[in-house]
Amino acid sequence: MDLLQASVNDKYLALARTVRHYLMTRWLETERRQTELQSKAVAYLSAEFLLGRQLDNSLLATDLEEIAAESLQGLGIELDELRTVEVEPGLGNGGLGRLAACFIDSLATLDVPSIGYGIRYEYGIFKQTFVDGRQVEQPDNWLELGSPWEFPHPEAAVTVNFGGHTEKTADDDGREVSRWVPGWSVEGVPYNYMVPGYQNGRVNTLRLWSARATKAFDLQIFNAGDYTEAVRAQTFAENISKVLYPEDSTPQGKELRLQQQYFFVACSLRNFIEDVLPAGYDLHKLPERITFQLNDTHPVIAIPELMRILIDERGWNWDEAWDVTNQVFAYTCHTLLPEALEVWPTSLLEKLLPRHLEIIYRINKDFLARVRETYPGDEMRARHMSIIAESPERAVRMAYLATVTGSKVNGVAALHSQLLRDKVLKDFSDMEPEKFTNVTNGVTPRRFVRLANPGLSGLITEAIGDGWVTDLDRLSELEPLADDSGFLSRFREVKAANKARFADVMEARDGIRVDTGTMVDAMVKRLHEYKRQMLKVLHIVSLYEQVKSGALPIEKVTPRTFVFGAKAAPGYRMAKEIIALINAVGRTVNDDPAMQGRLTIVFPPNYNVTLAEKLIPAADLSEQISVAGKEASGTGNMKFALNGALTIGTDDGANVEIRELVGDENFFLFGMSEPEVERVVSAGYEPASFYDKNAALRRALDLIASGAFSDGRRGEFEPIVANLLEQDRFLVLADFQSYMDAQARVDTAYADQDAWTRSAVLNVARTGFFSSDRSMRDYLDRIWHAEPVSIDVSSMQG
Ligand code: 26W
Repeated sequence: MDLLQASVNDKYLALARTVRHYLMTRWLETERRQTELQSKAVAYLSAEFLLGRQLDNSLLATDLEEIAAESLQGLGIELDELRTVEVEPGLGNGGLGRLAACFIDSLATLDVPSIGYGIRYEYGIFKQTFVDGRQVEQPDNWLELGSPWEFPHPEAAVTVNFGGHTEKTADDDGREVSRWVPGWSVEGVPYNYMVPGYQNGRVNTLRLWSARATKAFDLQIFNAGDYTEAVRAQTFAENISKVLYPEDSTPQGKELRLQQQYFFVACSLRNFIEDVLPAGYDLHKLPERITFQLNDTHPVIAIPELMRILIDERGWNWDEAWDVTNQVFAYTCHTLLPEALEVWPTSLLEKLLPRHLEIIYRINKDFLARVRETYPGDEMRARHMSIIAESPERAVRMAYLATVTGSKVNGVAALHSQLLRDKVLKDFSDMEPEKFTNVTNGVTPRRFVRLANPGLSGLITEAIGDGWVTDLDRLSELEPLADDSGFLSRFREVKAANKARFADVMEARDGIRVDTGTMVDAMVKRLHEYKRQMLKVLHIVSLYEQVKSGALPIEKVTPRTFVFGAKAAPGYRMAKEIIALINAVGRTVNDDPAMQGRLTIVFPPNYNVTLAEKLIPAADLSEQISVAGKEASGTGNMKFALNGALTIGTDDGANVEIRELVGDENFFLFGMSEPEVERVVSAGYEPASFYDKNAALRRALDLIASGAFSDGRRGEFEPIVANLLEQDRFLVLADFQSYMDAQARVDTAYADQDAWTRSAVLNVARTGFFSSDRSMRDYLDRIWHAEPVSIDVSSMQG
């Protein structure tokens, strides 16, 4: 095809293939070296990898950006035009999925032998559109035009069994053994993705599994004329990796979800044991060779799967198998919401994975024996700690199975890990305290600073060199420049340019006009009541109400653009109501001439990684306002601070560590601490009392209930207001005044741009700790005990 006929996507594919070709030799060399050395590695098992676009990251990792731009220029092609056609693989919901993507980037950059294992969903996270301000989900057919970054390996397909029953037989030395007689099976086809380290020649692998029928097509049935029946097996099998479950907190307990979890776990263990390890490898040495990191409870079925392989297939006895299984798994918990901890009914496991259920029962029996030994006579404790919950229905508590079996259990921020020890998993921590540790989350500086914010990157590199890209603690060398007025004004120019770029994107993407002369106040994360988007709405509505009632002269209002980005799980009704309210308030406030454009609400649909990369560098204020004790960590908070936004937040998750590092004077803290929340809740929380005693709050809630944002239709948002007045499970009303006071402090601070910018520079200088490279080093020291292995690129051409 000659260039003239080529579409932009053709040109993009050509460039992508050129870059991947360059990486191919490094990929093969990494593989060769790993096979040669057989050194300890890390396998990251995750049901989600929110990768984002790949082209720019690959150009950065190979340092080919400039050459590519020039050679394309020579052909009259703009690199920028090509990068915009890339479809981002949305194979994740939010924090957990994006963290996995940051982690594998850091593992490659730190030269750690590692492999990511997950699912190649044909449809990723849904595309969000707004119809009359309400969320409407569209399927995410991201593979429509194919993906140049994936390499299918049907020759390495794995058969995965399901269903059937188990039968007791005797093995040749007469010992009673259980044998699984599966009912049906599918095939898992691996698709490999390159995970390039930053300019170090290493290219690790992300292996995502896609399901297909063992027998794609039944010709006899077809010839008998029953065409649908002939392909039924195929469609049935493909369903397993068809679509990502869009829930990010409340499991729906769907059978297909468990099928997905077992499917990718069984493929991954089989692949590692039979294809990655050398033939005849003695699995008793597995702990020296690998740690399987379990990214939340979603891959925990891997535990009975490994036991099954070692006992049923390798003929080991229980203790042999348990000894190895105990050492090779480690579990990371990412939540504090009790409802987010997955439990699988034993009835479903009996049907789908009967042999695994037997093994889980045995693990639990041995564990409860240890509990009774340690706490003789304390049956209540044994019942509490049992992996098997008896009510409301008999079910397996996956978090307990992971905690009992894993060598290590970690939370994702200091406060979160402490709450796991003190509350969520207290009994287990009391019994095995040495098993519990913390690794505070991090984000990759390559994507979220170097690529997303070239202006700031240039400024930093000019000041301290470019070592910070792989050693983010070096940002601390910027500290003295916080008092350098020249640097401050350059810093402000960069922020202003990022705002202009964001405004252009908003115009082009959604036809939304952003006034770059305003403070950009951003709240972007999944829509969930514990994250308290409603607190942000009450701030805006209260300001609006005060202006409309004349209590607040419009000229006293700091011009702000409130940027929201948030998807709601399709089944989460209250979350969808809140999205509708935000858009309704936006429509009313934005079009109200009385506001003279001083307050604007911008809510671009379909918030994703690509939009985050454009918004975060443009933000002045980062909203991290969850109720203390509910946000495990947060990672958006880190990205905003590293890009020079100031944080208004509660002492929750990693906000605590951000505030400790940047200093109280560079952080707008508000609200109750976790112990205070605990006290208020246990004392019996009366949300309506705050409505009664706080006039501004009452007027804001009344305005919402009045229909002012719904063309006078009173009932429109009644459910939201009623829920806040009656339950308010996440204490929005209780923290309202403290939040309003903090926002007033923000207005005052923003009026002094020099002081604000100084504070912003200090935020950048003091948050190098939040690099996912540092997180990986912590995992290596505390959990994985694997060593980096460098790839010598000198021998490689090009
Ligand atoms: C089964 C439904 C489901 C799906 C996903 C339940 C829970 C999840 C995830 C654990 C939710 C999640 O993304 N948690 C977020 O993980 C981030 C990375 O550690 C943290 O920074 C966030 O605080 C946490 O909410």
